[in-house]
Order: sequence, then C-alpha cells, then structure tokens
Amino acid sequence: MARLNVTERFHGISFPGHMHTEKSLEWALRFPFQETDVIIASYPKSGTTWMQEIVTLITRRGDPHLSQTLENWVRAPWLEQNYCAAVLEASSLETRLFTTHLPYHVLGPALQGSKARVIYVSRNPKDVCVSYFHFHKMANFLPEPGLFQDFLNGFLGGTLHYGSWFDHVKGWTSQTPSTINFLHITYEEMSLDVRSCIKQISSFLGCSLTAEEVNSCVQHCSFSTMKNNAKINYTQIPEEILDHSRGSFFRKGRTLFVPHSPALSLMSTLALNSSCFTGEVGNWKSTFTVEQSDHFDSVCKRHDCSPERREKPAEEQGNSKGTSPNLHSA
Ligand code: PPS
Repeated sequence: MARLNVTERFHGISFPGHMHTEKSLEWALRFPFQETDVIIASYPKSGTTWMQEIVTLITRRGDPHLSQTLENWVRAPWLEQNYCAAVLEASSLETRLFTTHLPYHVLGPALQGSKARVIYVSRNPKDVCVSYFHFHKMANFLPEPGLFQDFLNGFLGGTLHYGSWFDHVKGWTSQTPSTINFLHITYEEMSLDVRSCIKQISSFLGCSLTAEEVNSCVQHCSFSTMKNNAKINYTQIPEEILDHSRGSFFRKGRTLFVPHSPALSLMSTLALNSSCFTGEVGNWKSTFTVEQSDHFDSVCKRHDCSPERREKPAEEQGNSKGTSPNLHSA
C-alpha cells in the first residue's frame, strides 16, 4: 500500500493516506480496549518513540531484548494505522501496548468506561514544530513543508496532518480520573530526569522495579542507544518512504565526543558530552526568529496555553482508578 500522496480526511483532520484509511480509522474508534492495555497518546514529534521504548523496557523489567529484536511499530502499533489489526492478530505479547496520534475528541469515546492505562506525552510546541518541519522533509508520505514560515502558519492554524496541536494537548490533558486512567509526562521532564519519569511510569503501570532494573531502563532508553538501534531508528524504512538523505529521525543528538582538555574543567567536559548524546530541549531557538516566537506566544495565549507551562506538578499527574491489574513482563 503506497498511497504516498493521498490525504485521508477523517473527523475534519488530515492523515497520511500511506498508513491510514477510513476503514483503519473507523476500526480504531470501535476498538474494544482491555483493562491490561496501555496506550501512549501524543501529537507527532512529542517524544512518542522515547515513551514506546520506556514502556517496553519497564514491562520487560529493563531487559532490552524485545527492543533490540522487534520494531517499535510492531511492539507498540499505532492503533489507527492500517496494519494494526494484522500486527495484533500475530502478536503473542501479553501486555498490549498501543500508540495513537488521534486527538481525545476522536478516540475518547472508545476509551469511555475502560480501565486501559493512557500515558500522554507532550513537548514544548516550538520544539514539536521544528522537529515536525524537519520530518516533513524526509517523510515522503507527508506534504513538502515549504518554507519554515509557511509550515509554522500551518502548525498554528491546525491545518497540518494530525490536526491542531492545541486541540490535541487540551483535549487529552483536560481528562480527570473519572474519565480515563491517565498519566501525563512531558518530553522536558524526561530530558531533565528520566529516572524519576521511569519510576513514575512504572508505578502507574503497577510494575515495581528494582534499582538495577531502573538503571537498565535508563541506560537503554538513552538518546544514543536508541539512535543506534535499527529496530527504532527507522533506517530500515525504504528510501522512497523515508528519504534518509534528507534527514534523520533522531535528528539532534550529536555523536561527537569532546575530549577533556586543560582549557575545560572536568565538569564542563562531562556536561558537554552528556548534552552531545541526548536530544535537545529548546532547540527551536536556532530556527525561530524573535518575531516568529512572539507571534507563536500570542497564539498560545489566545488558546490559553503556554508553551512552557505544565498544568499540574508531575507528582499529581497519575491517577489510580486502583482496579487495573499490575503489568509484568509479557
Ligand atoms: S513520531 O514520528 O511522532 O513518532 O516522533 P516522536 O517519537 O514523537 O518524536 C521524535 C523526536 O523525539 C526525539 N527523541 C529523543 N530525544 C531525547 N532522548 C531520546 N531517547 C529520544 N528518542 C527520540 C527525536 O530525536 C525527535 O526529536 P528531534 O527534535 O526531531 O530530534
């Protein structure tokens, strides 16, 4: 199924026809969730793949074998994409992990009354916008992005594929414990302290891990490990679908190593090297002009949504309906 230039319109939102059909989207909306299901929901480019990796590692108690042998889109298929039903049928994994980019107002009804656990990942929208812009250049199933200014207008106007970032974030994060079993984690929190995020997620999933297992999760979800894992980095996707000469999925991690020199303190060398091997927070500053950033802020304000703001402190995000079973290695 190529359909590289096809746009599928569904509930007023554009989706790449390469992976979505009306049938696959309808199928997602009728999906009978089970209480042991885990769903990662996100707007594209918000840290989805990172969360897929973290949840996979947690449910395998830090063992990277599954991540190294099974593609992320197989072990955490996108519910709305046309291959999901087949993957599910062939899967022998006990814990069903799904991914979705659908907004809450579209998928929410299917989740009503379900005890499935939903982990929502969000990211500073300016970084999302820049990451999405670069991804449009390499993904032949997405329209050509044009100039950054045009792309930015599309992002702010909610006309890009997968719809409005504002509707997406507001829809999912306005859920309360009485609606769905929900945890919200941000890309920035993961960048700042992935260990705490792993503990928070494992507690939400009911998988208590030993310190050693947490260490293993931290190690295997690092930017450099993930960037070099062919089951995650999308390098196996053919050129006609993802043009690898026009970019990399793991865009910003630099592989250069800064040697320690007398001109640098040991702490500066360590800090430089750790930043070289992670994705970046605030990278938008190298793309946005001051005017573009100010305009972005004013649109955020109009949507009552600050790019930097988090609605609630991390500790208050998880809610426990308390009745879902614990999830251990599948
Ligand atoms: S997608 O296409 O929606 O699945 O993309 P998504 O996975 O949501 O986002 C891709 C961006 O996440 C970055 N990424 C990471 N950053 C830091 N650490 C880890 N481990 C990590 N894994 C993925 C990835 O580099 C993309 O961000 P940009 O800014 O483009 O580099």
